[in-house]
Amino acid sequence: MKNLSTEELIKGIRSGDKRILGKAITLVESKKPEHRNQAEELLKEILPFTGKSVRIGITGVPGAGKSTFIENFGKTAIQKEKKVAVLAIDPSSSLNKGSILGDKTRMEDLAKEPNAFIRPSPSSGFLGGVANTTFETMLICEAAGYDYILIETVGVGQSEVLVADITDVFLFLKIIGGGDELQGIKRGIMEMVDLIFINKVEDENLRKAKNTKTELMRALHFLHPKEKNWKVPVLLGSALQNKGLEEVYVKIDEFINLKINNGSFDKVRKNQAEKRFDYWVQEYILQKTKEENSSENFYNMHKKNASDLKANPSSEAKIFVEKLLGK
Ligand SMILES: Nc1nc2c(ncn2[C@@H]2O[C@H](COP(=O)(O)OP(=O)(O)OP(=O)(O)O)[C@@H](O)[C@H]2O)c(=O)[nH]1
Ligand SMILES: [Mg+2]
Repeated sequence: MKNLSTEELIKGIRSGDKRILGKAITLVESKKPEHRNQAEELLKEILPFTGKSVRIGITGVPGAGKSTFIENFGKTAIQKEKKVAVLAIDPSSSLNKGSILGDKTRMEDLAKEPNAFIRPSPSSGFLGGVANTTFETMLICEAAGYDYILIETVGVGQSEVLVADITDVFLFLKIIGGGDELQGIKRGIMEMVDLIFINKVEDENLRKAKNTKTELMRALHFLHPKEKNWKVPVLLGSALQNKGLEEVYVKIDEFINLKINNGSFDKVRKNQAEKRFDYWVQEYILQKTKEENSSENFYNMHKKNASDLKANPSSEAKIFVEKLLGK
């Protein structure tokens, strides 16, 4: 397919053409200098149509049921006449090679819904699976009118931090048993979550689930609250049997309203935008310096000093940036 003009891309995005939406996302994911100009032009043009969705991050150990949850939660939202975009990490390319359970969950049911859009993010080895352009992808989806953006993380390494940095609600899917280390309940993650859903709670393990809930509530009690006046809810349910998802929907709504009313919604989004700015400053500085092919390419020179192990990478980077900025 030929390359589309920015105008054609915008028209397609706004009119709900999923094929063009996909093309626009591929464009903003590209790091090629020749694509960046058009990507920035596109992002600029769609800005007025962005920012209106509820951005939800979902984490949990491999196999916790994140994809199953997203599929049924997505359907719940669609029943309420909402449009849902899912930015899922492609299991085949993620660090942990999908999960111990394989990648059979492709959200096939949700994918059939006209009001759903599913996009596997290329992990490209970046921090355990989350593409670093997920934020920009989200903006494009917002311009296409999606009300809920659901982002699944692989639940390893730094990917949670990354997703928490671009979302309004951070949801933790937990399963009963398995021990806390296995569950990834590190202090860091617990401090990031806004809502916990204990998944795979079916009749036979209800009692156990309630114990897990008590333990979690106790752990949460000792943490500094992330959001004033918000006690992190611990909900029980079964993503597979579509139980408890309505409650999650209601809680998310409640949480967003609380944040809007106390001003933290805007404040957090502004902080997130600042972080994105810093990210892109680094990205563009690197890109520009790599493009420059003069024999006096200080970037290559200092990088080589570091790779030759003749100097500290940090020192070389500092000298390079000082030269670059002329000070
Ligand atoms: N019994 C039961 N099984 C579930 C439930 N939710 C998910 N599963 C099953 O658990 C397995 C893993 O589900 P996924 O949704 O793929 O889990 P995931 O967290 O997305 O896994 P990764 O993306 O690989 O990390 C699948 O076989 C699901 O059918 C549930 O509520 N109850
Ligand atoms: Mg999954």
